[in-house]
Amino acid sequence: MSALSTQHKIWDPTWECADRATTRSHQQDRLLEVVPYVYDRVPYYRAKMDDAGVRPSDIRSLDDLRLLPFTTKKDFHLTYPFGMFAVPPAELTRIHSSSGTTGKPTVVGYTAKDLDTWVELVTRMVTAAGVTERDIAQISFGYGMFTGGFGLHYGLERAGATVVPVSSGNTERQLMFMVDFKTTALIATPSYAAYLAEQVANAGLRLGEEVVLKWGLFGAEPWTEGMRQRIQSSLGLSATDNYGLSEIGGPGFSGECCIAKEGMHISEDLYIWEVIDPITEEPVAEGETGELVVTPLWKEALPLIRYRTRDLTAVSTAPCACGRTSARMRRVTGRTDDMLIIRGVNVFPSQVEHVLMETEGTSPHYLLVVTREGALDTLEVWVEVSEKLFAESMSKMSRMTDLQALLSKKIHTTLGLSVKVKLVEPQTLERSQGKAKRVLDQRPKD
Ligand code: DLL
Repeated sequence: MSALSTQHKIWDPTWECADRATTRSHQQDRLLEVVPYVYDRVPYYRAKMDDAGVRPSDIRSLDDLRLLPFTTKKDFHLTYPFGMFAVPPAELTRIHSSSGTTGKPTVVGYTAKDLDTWVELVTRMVTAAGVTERDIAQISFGYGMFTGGFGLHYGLERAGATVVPVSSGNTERQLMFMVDFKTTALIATPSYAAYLAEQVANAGLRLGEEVVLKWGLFGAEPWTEGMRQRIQSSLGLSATDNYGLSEIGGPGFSGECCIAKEGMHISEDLYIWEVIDPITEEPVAEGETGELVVTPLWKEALPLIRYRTRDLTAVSTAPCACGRTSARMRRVTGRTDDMLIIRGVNVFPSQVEHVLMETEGTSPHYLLVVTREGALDTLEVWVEVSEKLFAESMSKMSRMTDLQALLSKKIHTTLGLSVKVKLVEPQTLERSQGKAKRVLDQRPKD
C-alpha cells in the first residue's frame, strides 16, 4: 500500500480489497441464488428464459451467465409499471423512476433491505471520493423520482458527513449556503458544477476564503477530463466521477477514488459486469471499449439479469494505487443511443467537449445543433467564449476569428467531419440544473 492510501479511508475493506478469486467465488454463489429467484418470482423473466431454452439448473458457474438472455429498457416498457418486480408493490419501501425523455419512464423499486444495500454502496463510493465525517456535503442533485438526490443523501449520512439537502435549482441560494455553511463537498452533475463555478466567479467569491470546497462528487452524465480540470480549478476542489443508473439501483455502482482518479471502482461483490460488442453481443477483450452489461446480485424487489446499459466504457482489473482490488471502469464516453450519425460519421458529444476543453478561450457551455440542408446533415457546434476572451475581442476581433478557425480545424481532425463552429457571447446558452442537454437535433424525423 502506498503512503497516500494509508491515510485514505476504505469503507468496506473486506470487499473493496478482497482478492479477485474470493470475489469471483462469491459472485458465483450469489448468481446461483439470483437466477432461480428471478425465474420463480417474475413470470415475465420465466417466459423469457423459457423462450431462450434456459432453465435455472443450466446455470452452474459464472461462465454460464452468457447462456441467459439480456434485459433491455424495452422489457421495462413492455411491463410498465411493475411487471419486472419480484415482490408485490405493497412490499416495496420506495419507488424511483428514470427521467425518460419519451413515453413512460422506467420504474424501479426497493425493499427495506434493498435500500440498506444501496446506502452501503453509496457510502463506499463517497468514502472513496474523499468524504469523511468532517465534511459538510451539499447535495445539488434533484430530490424526487431521480435516484441522485436520495441516493447520495443516505450514503453521505452513513459516511458521517453533515448533509445539506438543498436539491437542484435556485443557484443564488446554493451559493449562499455554500458560503454560510462552509460546505466542503459538492454533489452535482458536472454541468451544474460548471454553472455554479461560473456564478462563484461572477459573484466575486474568493476560493479558499468564502468558498472552501474540498471535494466534488460529480456524475449522472458524461463529462471529460478537460471538464474536470476546469471545474477543479474554478471551484478549488478535487473532483471525482461516479456512475450508476436507476435500473441497476441508481448511483453507487461505481466511483473513482480521490487517490488515483483512474477509473471508477465497481462494487463487484454486489454486481457482475460484462463488456460486450453492442452489435455482435459477444464479450470484448479486457480493457477494450464496449457496452456495459450489469447483473446486480443484491436486489430483492427488482432483480435483473444481464441488463444492457447502452453505456460505452472499458473495464480493467489491474490493482489501483489506493489499495482497492475492485475492477475499474473508464469514464463513460456516451450512450450508444446518444451517438449522432452525421453524414455517415459517428459523433459523441464528449468528443467535441474534449476539443473545446483543451482549447483556451472557450467556456464549459456548449451545444451541438444538427440540421438537414437538402439531403445533407450539418453539425454546428455552438460554444460560449470565456468572459476574458469576450472582453479582449471588443478591441481585437481577430482573436475570435482565430479561435473559430482553430476549433473548426481541431474538431475536423478529431471527428473526420467538417463542422461549423459558432462562438456565442458568455451567458447565452441555456444552463442545466440537472443533466445537461448537449444536442439539439433539428433534423426531420423520418
Ligand atoms: O443518473 C444515476 C446517478 C445519479 C448516477 C447520480 C450518478 C450520480 P439515470 O437517471 O437512470 O440514473 O441515468 C442513467 O446516466 O445510463 C448514463 O448514460 C448516464 N450516466 C450516469 N452516470 C454517468 C457518468 C442516474 N458518471 C444514465 N458518466 C446512464 C457518464 C453517466 N454518464
